[in-house]
Amino acid sequence: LADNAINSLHDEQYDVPFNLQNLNHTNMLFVAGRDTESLNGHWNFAVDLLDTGLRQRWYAMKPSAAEARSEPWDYDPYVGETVAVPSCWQMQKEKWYFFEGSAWYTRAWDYVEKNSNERVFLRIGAAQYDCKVFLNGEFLGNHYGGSTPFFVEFTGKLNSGRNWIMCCVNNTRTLDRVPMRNTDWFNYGGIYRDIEIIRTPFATITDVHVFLKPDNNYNCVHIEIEVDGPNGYLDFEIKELGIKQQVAVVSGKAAADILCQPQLWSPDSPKLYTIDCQYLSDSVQDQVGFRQIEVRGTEIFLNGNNIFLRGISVHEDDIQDGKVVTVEDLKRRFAHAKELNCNFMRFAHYTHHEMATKLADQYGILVWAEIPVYWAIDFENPATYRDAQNQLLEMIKRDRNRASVVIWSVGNENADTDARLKFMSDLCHSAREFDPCRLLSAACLVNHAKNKIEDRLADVLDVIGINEYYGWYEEVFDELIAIGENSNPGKPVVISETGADGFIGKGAPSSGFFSEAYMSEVYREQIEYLERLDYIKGISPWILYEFRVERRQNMFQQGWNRKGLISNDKFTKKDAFSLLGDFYKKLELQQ
Ligand code: GCB
Repeated sequence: LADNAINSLHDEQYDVPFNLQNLNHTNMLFVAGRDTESLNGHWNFAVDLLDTGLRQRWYAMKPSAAEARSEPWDYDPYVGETVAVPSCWQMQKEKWYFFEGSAWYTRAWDYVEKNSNERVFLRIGAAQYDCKVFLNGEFLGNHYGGSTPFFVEFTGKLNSGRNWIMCCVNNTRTLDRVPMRNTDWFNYGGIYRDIEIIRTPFATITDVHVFLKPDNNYNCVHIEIEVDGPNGYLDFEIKELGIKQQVAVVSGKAAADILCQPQLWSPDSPKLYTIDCQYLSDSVQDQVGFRQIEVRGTEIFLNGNNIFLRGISVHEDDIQDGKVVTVEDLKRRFAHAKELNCNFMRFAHYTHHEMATKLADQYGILVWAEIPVYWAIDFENPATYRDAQNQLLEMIKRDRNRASVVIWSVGNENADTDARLKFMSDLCHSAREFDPCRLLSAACLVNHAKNKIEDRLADVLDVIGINEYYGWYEEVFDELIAIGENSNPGKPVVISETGADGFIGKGAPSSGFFSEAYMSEVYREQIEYLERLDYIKGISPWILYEFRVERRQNMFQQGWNRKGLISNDKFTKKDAFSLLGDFYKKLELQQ
């Protein structure tokens, strides 16, 4: 009876406030240079479409022998099916391919104290979309947002010896979420990035932000460091620049301007420096490049030099593993971008793996990073804003030491309503407050009635992104010419998408829509025309690789968006690849 009473709880009425969003950007820890203990591996696993686990309180089950159980639970978290972590469950078993709902992950972790002065954190690189974390039966918090890292502090809650960690991950698309319900990429689910334990001393460095002061002098490194600990001093060092400085810590914060002459980071010379920070017994270390990006009129300048962004868009979507990426995957991505003669990549439409921006720093690729404020979002809902803003700030805090990241993008193709304007302007203000040395953009709108780039959000941005599909969704190519001529944006425009589907598999058409030949034709026309518009300062065609998506089901698509310049084997190039590569080579030589 008791069990039935629990089962009958309505919808979200559980006896625990699971909707708590307490795992967010305010409790992030600075991780670079720290030792970590990986919890990757096989976790016990069960899909739970009806959220029975929350109602029956599976998380509170004791790992006792089955015959000693006092209640007939419908799941046993301590035995049974397992799944690899990190992974997307869709890629693990065919029966989970379209599963959308909650899934439970459970594993034991044996804790041995290493230091009486230690704190212990669990870090999850990303779980799609929200993740509730439990330790030994206790609910510790909930994280919203499917692609940014979050932390749960275990200090003071651990048993010496065996502990049980449980995560309930839910990938349901809901109306209050970012993204909302309709997207053009696959709705993967699971803990799909690394999960690890981090130990720190009690007094802990929680954030380090190091950047070249954006004042056109190129001779001042500014540092802002946050700690959770007493007032005092910390030591900041960049050995290679001869910098070693004590900085006062007051009320958890330390800041300083340090005069020096760093060699500037750029795609041609992606120079990185090792920075060290020591606070009491805690220390962290990162690799940081120094550069300045700015906009003047319709131009973009990197370190004072005029630059054109020769880009390509990319999703995080692997044929084998979905959103799980490996260093080899990422290196292949960068190798293909370099082969295209790119100096720029758009990481669409959500925050990509942190290794991707680290590699971009090393490879000298400029990055547009974004959050999934995509198509229709409930711009009026404060919960939606909270989710979007938190994803933005988690992304910024994770990656603001990456010189490669030059643009934060706050949205993609959203209708120009008052609510959207307020929502996205507020996001821009937050981003600027957290990071003074990057440009803000979004994929904005064209007014089709006037055939003109016109979007009220443009006033708030530094760079106007435009997705245009003339030759594909908009069949009349000449309209692009009209738009080009009618527009006078007064700011740099980046064509953040353009392209066409080209299917090259069995049964591929030889001409017309979905043929490789037609795709090439679209690229030829786009290249020829866009080059003439002097306010266009970058292009990132859609897209490097074909990617999986539920909504594309015609005979050529079969569950894939076919606009990739390379097919979904990540290897076979379509003809448009070399067209774009040749165009970029020409631009590179002109620059
Ligand atoms: C767009 C979207 C992108 C889609 C693309 C397409 O405008 O921003 O997410 O995948 O078009 O292929 O239709």
